[in-house]
Amino acid sequence: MTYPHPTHRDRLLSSLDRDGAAGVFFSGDEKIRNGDSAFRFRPSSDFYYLTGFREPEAALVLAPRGEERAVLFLRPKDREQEIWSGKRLGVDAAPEVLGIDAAYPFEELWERLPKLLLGHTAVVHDVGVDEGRDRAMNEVLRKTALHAKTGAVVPEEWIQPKRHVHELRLFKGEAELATMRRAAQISADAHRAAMAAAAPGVNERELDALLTSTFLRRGGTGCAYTNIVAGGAGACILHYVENDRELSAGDLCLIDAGCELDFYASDVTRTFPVDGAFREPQRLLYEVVLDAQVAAIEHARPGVTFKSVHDTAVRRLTEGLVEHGLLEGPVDRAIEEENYRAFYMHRTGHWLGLDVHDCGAYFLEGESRKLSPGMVMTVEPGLYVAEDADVDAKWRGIGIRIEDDVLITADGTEVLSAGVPKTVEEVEAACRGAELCST
Ligand SMILES: [Mn+2]
Repeated sequence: MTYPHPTHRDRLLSSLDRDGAAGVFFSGDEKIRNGDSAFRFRPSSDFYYLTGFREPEAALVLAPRGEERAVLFLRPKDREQEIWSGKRLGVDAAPEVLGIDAAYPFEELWERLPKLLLGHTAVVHDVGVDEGRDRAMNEVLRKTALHAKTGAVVPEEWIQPKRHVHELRLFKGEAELATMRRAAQISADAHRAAMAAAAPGVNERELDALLTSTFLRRGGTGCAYTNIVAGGAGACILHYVENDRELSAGDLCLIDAGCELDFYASDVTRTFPVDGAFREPQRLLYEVVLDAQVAAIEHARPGVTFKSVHDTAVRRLTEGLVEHGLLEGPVDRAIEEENYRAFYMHRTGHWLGLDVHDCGAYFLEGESRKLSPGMVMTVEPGLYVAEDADVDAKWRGIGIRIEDDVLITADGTEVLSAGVPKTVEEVEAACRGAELCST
């Protein structure tokens, strides 16, 4: 898959140029897990979005008013190092392979940066990610300030990446959407496989392993976030990741797991009966969450606000809670007083892209942002009845969430994760293994 990283870069250069700003974007460093073993490296999302380059210890400098507008600093070729830790692209090959104007060894970054930034009034830099880097960047500003005496235009402030690159990332292009569709399809297959494999006595970690292996075997690059496999009341812990208990007959199992493909995320949650058949109270609450989720997706379209998708889900959930006697009515008061928050304490969705909780403003000038074509968001209402909740005992310990990945199109939505069983009938059939992988 070839990505239009040069297009991303050109669009950002134009946007920076309008503000007279330059930008510096770091790939990131390898992080030690313990001893001398490192976590698997993943480039920072902004950096990858602009370069398509996957190596650590690299930085992209965008200088729209400079002679070299796109400059990459990266690790030089090193025969000894490459034997131990893999091939490097190297300085000589980088300009042609990545379509940039110039490349230099990473160790020359700090020395060359002041000159590259001259002629710009501000620098986009993600302050607060790495203290050492922030100090070095401040030192660069101090050095460039010396040039002001000669009349040169020098940068005087940092700009957070929000306004420029994060606004671009919020709107996905066709190549990005193709990747996200594929990631969601692979997630669908993994969820189906987990539903079919679940049974009383199976340990949560077996399903965890099955999800991850399906992601990788189907061509994904890994998990977009830590898989959540939560049997029974574990589902009421929103970020339960222990995944180490045996599943029990009569319990539900909540799985929140998404495939990452070329660093793009999918984010899918399903809840299903461990032994393949919903019990009556479980089914009733499941239908409430399903109704809220379908209504929220139907509501989503260009022109409606992000918040109104949440409000739609909250109304349906609250109606269900009142109908089944978990909340006192009337519905309007239960919503106004936020009593539903005892059972539904999170938002109904978030932007999705290179980051699972992707970048992009949710509010513009204090108002909830309107949805537009090209945005991708999750829609994920849930209900969580604590084991000590002050409700009829039959509801206690039930946790349900249903989450899909939704692209806003010109006239509505496209559900990227539509291949995952969702209705009661579909889910029970998938638990019986009655449905095979779709692709
Ligand atoms: Mn999510």
